[in-house]
Formats: sequence, structure tokens, C-alpha cells
Amino acid sequence: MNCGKCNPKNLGIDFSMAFQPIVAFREKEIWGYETLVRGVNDESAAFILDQIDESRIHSFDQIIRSKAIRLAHSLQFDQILSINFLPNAVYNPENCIRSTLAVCDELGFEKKRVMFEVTEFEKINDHNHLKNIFNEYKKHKFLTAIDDFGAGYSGLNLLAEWQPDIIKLDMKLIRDIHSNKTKQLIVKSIIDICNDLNIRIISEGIETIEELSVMVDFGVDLFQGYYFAKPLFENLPAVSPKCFNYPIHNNCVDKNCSSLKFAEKWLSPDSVSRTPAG
Ligand SMILES: [Ca+2]
Repeated sequence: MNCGKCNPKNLGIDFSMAFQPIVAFREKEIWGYETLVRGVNDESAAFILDQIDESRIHSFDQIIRSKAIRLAHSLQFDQILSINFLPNAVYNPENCIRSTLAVCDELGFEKKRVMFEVTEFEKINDHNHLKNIFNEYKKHKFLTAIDDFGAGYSGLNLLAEWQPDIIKLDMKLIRDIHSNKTKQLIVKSIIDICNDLNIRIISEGIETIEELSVMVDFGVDLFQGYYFAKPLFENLPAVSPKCFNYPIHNNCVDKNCSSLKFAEKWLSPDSVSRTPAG
């Protein structure tokens, strides 16, 4: 049944995808890949998104999903595939998921490996609409995530009404967190809430070992960011095994430094015996 809102065959714009790894730090392995929209010649996401007006948003959202799943299938990885979706592009949650289900069925792509990240949720006034979409996804065993958590105004309101599987902490909260006590307190509180609600956290935008070590010290295990790998066009970026080495603060004199505490933990007998990622 087509509600008439989308016509994926006539989008009129071609685009592709880049992949960025999400790592499980303690396990020293790649947990999943987020797909990011790119032009067919690796132009930025903005280059494509600027061409998507209101009339094409429904079709665009449909194509993103099937394109991401088809590309992931051709790259033959078996981790999580994370897809950004536009809640305002979903007209009817039940109908709009059908082509995604069809692609999964056609390729034998397990639904539990697909995670949907909701973007721009601060612009969504209709939380009921989003809850309906998420409920529909959960029904089909897809994973759900709130993206950029902490960046908007409605994150906590949304969380009070609906709990996803994953929260992706916004990179602005992570940037220089090692030298910003206020950010540490805010992030720690969010982590405590998520622990109580049984929600896993992905810390986005990790760029330095100092940022990483604070977040590891806070008990976070899933990470994404340039520290590990930049997105790669139509391919899977490698993550250097060096990224999983414990951080050393050569010049640090602070005995309570989170990096030092982390290093001690990291050197405990059961953590050093793990196999590094290839
Ligand atoms: Ca995202």
C-alpha cells in the first residue's frame, strides 16, 4: 500500500554513503558502522541535503534506508548498521517501514543488526509521532537511538516519555571534557540516568586520547570519532590497533587524573590478555 507521500523512483538526485566505525573499546573491536550521506563523488552531506526540499523528503528517507542496507550487504560486514532517519519524513510509521523490511528480507539482512538514529529531534514538537515510529521499529526488532543527545532542548523530555536502546552523546559535550569540570558533571549525570534506565551510551566525536580516557573512566564503552577513524566513502575504514592502547599521561602529576586511573585499570591482568582488533 502506497500512501502517495513518496515516490522513490523519481527522486531526481543520486547520492551515496560513507561509513564511520563505532568501536567497543574494552572488547577492542568494531561494534558497528554509521552510514553518512554523501554525493556520488564524495561531496558532503550538506551538498545533498541542500537539494532535498519538502516535496522530496519522504522519497529521500526511503532511499537512504535501502541504499544503506544494500551497501552494507555488499561490504559484507556482520556488525551493527546505523542509519539516520528523518522523523518528519515518516508519514505513517507502519507504511514507511515496509520498503525497509522488504530490503532486509530480500538480502537476508538481520533486522536486529539495523539501528535507527533519530536526528534533529529538537525540531520535533510531536513526540507522539516519534514514539509511534520508535514503537513500530521496536516491534520489528530494530535498534533505536537518540542522536546528538544533549545538543537540543528536548532530549530529557523525550527520554522521560520514551526510552531508546542507545543514546549518542553529542560531541559538544565531549569536546575537551578532560579540562571542563562542568561537562564532566553533566555527562556523568546523563550516564547515571542511562545506567538506571538500561540504555547504552555511544560517545560521539572522540578526537583525543584525553577525551577518550575520561569517558572510559566514566564506564562508557562505545565510541565514535576521528580519534578512531574518519568516515570513508563507500567503504569500511580500518581502526588502528594503536587506538585501543591505554592512554599514558607522561607529564601528568595529578594522582586523581582519570587517564592514570584508566591506565591502571587497563593494565589489570584480565584486560591485557585480550586480542587486539585487526
Ligand atoms: Ca548520527
